[in-house]
Amino acid sequence: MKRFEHLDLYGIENLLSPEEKMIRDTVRDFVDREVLPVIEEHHREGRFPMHIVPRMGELGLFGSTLTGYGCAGINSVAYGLAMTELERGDSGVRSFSSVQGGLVMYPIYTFGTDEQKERWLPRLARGEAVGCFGLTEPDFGSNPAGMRTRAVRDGDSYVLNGAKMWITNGHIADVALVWARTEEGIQGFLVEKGTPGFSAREIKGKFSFRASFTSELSFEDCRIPAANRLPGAKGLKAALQSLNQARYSIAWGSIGAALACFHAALDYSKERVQFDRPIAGFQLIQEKLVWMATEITKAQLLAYQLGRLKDQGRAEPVQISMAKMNNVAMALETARTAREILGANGISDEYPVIRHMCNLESVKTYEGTHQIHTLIIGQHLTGLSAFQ
Ligand code: TGC
Ligand code: FAD
Repeated sequence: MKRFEHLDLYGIENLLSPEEKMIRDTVRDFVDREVLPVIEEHHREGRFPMHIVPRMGELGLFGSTLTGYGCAGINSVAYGLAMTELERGDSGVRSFSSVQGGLVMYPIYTFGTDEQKERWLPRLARGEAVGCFGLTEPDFGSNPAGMRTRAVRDGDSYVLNGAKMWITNGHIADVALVWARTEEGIQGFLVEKGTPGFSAREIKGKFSFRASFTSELSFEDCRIPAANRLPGAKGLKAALQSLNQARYSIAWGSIGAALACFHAALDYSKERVQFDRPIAGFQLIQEKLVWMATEITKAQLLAYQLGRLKDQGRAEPVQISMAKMNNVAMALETARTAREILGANGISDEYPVIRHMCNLESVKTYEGTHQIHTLIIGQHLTGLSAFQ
């Protein structure tokens, strides 16, 4: 099979170390061989290809930048490149990795006890256990500070009541990291599958993220051991710190979805003949292709520099917000433009474009909507918060 080669107009390839390229190429082959052949079928049927999870674990795609506990310990640029490849396959595949690694393993690693780390991190790293991250509620999405889910201390336990909404992998997860209000502020709790009072229901009827599981979580007098609280996670800040990790992966991942759409449109335009010539020869088509290639290149450079900053411990939340905001908006516009170039074929799952386009509508909304990231950057520039 011929390996997919990306658009690389600015020679980013030359900025990568041999190890970064090797990791990228390994994930690229995995996507070509094991994701692309099955993804449309799973998308149609509305389910995640669970059989790839152990293989993702073997490839170190869960908690990749963490060290110990069976994690790969790779740098942030290599991780970002891997996320680009996964999302070239499908946003749902990249999401599985971002949630498991950035939103479940990272907070356990950063805020958890040694017992919590030993219990969960090796299994999550291998893909033998699945985790989910419950922050959003039916009435509190962009403003999680208003959450109503409550955890009340009762002896050696906490008793949870409330609901979480739109939770990736919620009903298949072995462990849910649930954020709840307590007397000492918002804190994170590990709720294990099967705990009495905890139930999870799949959200059906989605037109986006069809090859991904999304769920609603419910807690009714759900009693968990006090030892399941993440002791280092104090306040909403800990949840937002975890979101930085997943937002970072989206900044890279969205480039993969854009590349898939760009290359589909480029190939199609060279083959599709109208008015006796390939449509790629028309100026209006070329303008679209040039716009896509330019925006993808800018996004690649933004992600690359963000990755290098992250590896130096210098990536600021505002930089992550800018990369998430810009790169996802770019990817969605690229997908819509590619869809147009494909004409009627653009709405068929014979091509990956409409699937990516529908997925990217969610990516623009989750992990902080485009508008919320705009306001985070606006606050940084002006010193004035538009939230209050
Ligand atoms: P605010 O007062 O601004 O902040 C509270 C404290 O947190 C600190 N902080 C951060 N720390 C680290 N990283 C960040 N990104 C941070 N952002 C804020 C802040 O400095 C403060 O610290 P301190 O020491 O002063 O207490 O909080 P706020 O309530 O005003 O909220 C600000 C806002 C709106 C930006 C925040 O609530 C927000 O980001 N909202 C968006 C919510 C969101 O992103 N939800 C995502 C849910 S998870 C998800 O979507 C997973 S998708 C799954 C998949 O990938 O499949
Ligand atoms: P709202 O917050 O109600 O926003 C509605 C609209 O109002 C948006 O356009 C928004 O930008 C705008 N808006 C809100 N406030 C302002 C403002 N101050 N100024 C200007 N405009 C504003 N959450 C989790 O916790 N865990 C998960 O695993 C998870 N997975 C998800 C998977 C999918 C497929 C999807 C679609 C969502 C997922 N989410 C998850 C939820 C996601 O984080 C929220 O949908 C997101 O934070 C936005 O919240 P909301 O949908 O309630 O929109």
